[in-house]
Order: sequence, then C-alpha cells, then structure tokens
Amino acid sequence: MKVALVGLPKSGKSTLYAAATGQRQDPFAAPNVHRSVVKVPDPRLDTLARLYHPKKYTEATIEFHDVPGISLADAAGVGEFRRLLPDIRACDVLMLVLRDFHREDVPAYKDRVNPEADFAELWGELIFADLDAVTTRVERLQKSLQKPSKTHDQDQRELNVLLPCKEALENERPLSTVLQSAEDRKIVASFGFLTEKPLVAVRNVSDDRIAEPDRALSPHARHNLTVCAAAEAEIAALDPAERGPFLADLGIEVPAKDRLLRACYESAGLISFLTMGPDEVRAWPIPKGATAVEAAGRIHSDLARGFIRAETVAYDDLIAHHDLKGARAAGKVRQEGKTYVVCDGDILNIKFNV
Ligand SMILES: Nc1nc2c(ncn2[C@@H]2O[C@H](COP(=O)(O)OP(=O)(O)OP(=O)(O)O)[C@@H](O)[C@H]2O)c(=O)[nH]1
Ligand SMILES: [Mg+2]
Repeated sequence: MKVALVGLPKSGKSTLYAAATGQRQDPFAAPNVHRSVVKVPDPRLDTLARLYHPKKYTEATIEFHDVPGISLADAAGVGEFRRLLPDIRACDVLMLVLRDFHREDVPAYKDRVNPEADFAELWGELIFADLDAVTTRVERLQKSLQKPSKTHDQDQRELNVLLPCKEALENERPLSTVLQSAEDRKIVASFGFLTEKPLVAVRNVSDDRIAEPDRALSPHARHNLTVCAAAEAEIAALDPAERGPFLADLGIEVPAKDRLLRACYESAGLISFLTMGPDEVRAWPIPKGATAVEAAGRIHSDLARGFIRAETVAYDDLIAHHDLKGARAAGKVRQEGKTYVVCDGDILNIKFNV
C-alpha cells in the first residue's frame, strides 16, 4: 500500500514523514517526492516466530510518499501540483497533513492557522483535479464515438461510467460515492482518481497540545488524527528502550507511527492473513471481504490457479491451544474452499496443484 502525505506548504508533512518512517528529510533537498517503506509491526508475527523459529520474518509494509507542499496561491504552485499529480494518483491513501501550530519563524500558508479551512481548500483542489481529468476524457470519448471504431463498445462503456462521475464532481461530491461496483472501478482504475481514495486527516498541533483528542475536520475524512509531528519525529528517532519513559512524560499512550499505520490500514479497508512454516512467517495485507482463492493469489498466481483448499486456523485459536497440533486436536483447523471469506488473523496453508 502506498500513502501520499499531501498538504499546503509548511504544514509539517516532512516532519510527519520522519515520525512515520524514521527518515529525516534534508531541508535543502530538491522539492521532489521522497519515498520510504515502513514495516507494519504485528505482535502476532512475533508470537508465531517464537513458536516456530522460522528462517525469515516478513511484516506487511506501507510505502510513504512525502510530497512537496501544494501552494495554490499562484500559477507556479498550480503548475507544480500538476507535476506532482501522477505520483499522488499512484497512491492508495491520501493523508492530508493540516497545520494547527503557530510558529513565527515558519510562515503559515495565507497567514492563517486553520486546519478546517486548509482541508476545505485541499478538498476543492482534489475535486477540481478529478473534474479536469474526467472532462478531458469525456470530451475525447464523445468525439471518437461519433465515428465507427474498433474500440466503440469499450469507449461507450467508459463514457457511461464517466458521465455520472462528471456530474458528481460538478456538485462537489467525491467519486467514492459514485464508483460503487468493482466493475466500474476497474474501468476507471488507471485514472487514479483522488476523490476515490480514502482520506486520513492529520491535524498537526504544537508540543504543548500533544494530548488534545482527535477531532473530525471534515465529513470527507475517514480517519481524523491529532498529532504533534515535531515531537513524534523525535520519538521515532529514539532508541526503543528510551521511548517508553519519553512517551509517558509527554502523556501519549501510543506513538503516532502506530496510529498512522493503523489508520492507513483501516481506511484502505485492509486486513492481514498470516502464513507460517519453517522458512517464513509472514503477514499479508488483503482487502476486507477477500476470498481464500484471492488470498492464495496474493501469495502467488500459481496458488490461485491450482487452488484446492485452504487449511485455516484463527490465530487466537492456535494460541489458545498452544500450537498447531493442539488446535488440530481441538478441531480448530478447518478446510475451507475457494469462496471462504478470509478473516483478519487467519493462518492459511494453501493446498494447490499446478
Ligand atoms: N512547533 C512545531 N513545529 C513544527 C511541527 N511540525 C513541523 N514543524 C516545523 O515546521 C517547519 C516545516 O515543517 P516541514 O515538516 O518541513 O513541513 P512540510 O509540510 O514538509 O513543508 P513543505 O514540504 O515545504 O511544504 C519545520 O521547521 C518544522 O520543524 C509541529 O508539530 N510543531
Ligand atoms: Mg516537506
């Protein structure tokens, strides 16, 4: 999964990126997108690794993209946003970083500190960028449909999906409310529409307000987090042993990194299934509602193609009966078919034949 940190200039994106990834940005680096992969900690994997001593241990990962600030105040800023758009469109989740701290030495965008207003401004820009892409494509399709062509039926299908999209965007409704069926989403997937992606709103507060509760900034955000990016970046840089006392001192229970990762996972509608063996224990992200054969395909296309059944045990059942042998004796190991809907924490052993 890829997550784009997006926001107005100097809202604290690179600082939040440091908090999430441990990678500090060189302040003099060129204003390009920076990427870093973060392992998603999963205590269930730790336990399985202790039980089975595998050679390898593989967490799910999230790739964060630190996008330079989007300034919409002038033509140069709008041009810069255009340049950055393909990278943002390639991400699965948009994390909007909204400034809610005052600092004399770091001028605020439009001289205001107002996360709600900043959200609304960014939101308008997301809608506009999608509308721009849809309008251009609709015009092109309408033109090509006037002449006979090999792609006529395909173009007509695409137009049928895009016209309601255009109407929604003109009424400032996001595409997540229009593109309901998997089929429609597939037809327009290559656009990477911004208003189709889940949004996580992060309100970046100053150190003295670090304990403020999360606050909804917009009904369009699936998750709203209150974070002090500057303090959290320091926390991320600490030795794990030093972290506990530092957090307690600040009055924080969970470091921002964990909250950010969880919000990304949940907003993208992902769960994890697990695999284990002498070679590797591993967590695999899949969409909620995915079936056993889809989970198998996530591991390797051969496993989906030659799928016979999935030997399945819930992680909690395995632990309650100490190990696989115990779980089996208690009748907790099930044989599931292709259409079984995988649950978070299912340990799967795919039987296949190709
Ligand atoms: N007090 C305080 N300062 C912060 C916080 N987050 C960021 N800053 C400061 O604000 C300045 C800008 O932070 P960055 O993280 O570089 O902001 P940015 O959004 O990446 O900036 P651009 O990429 O230029 O748009 C830096 O001097 C940070 O130290 C915060 O939570 N509290
Ligand atoms: Mg930055």
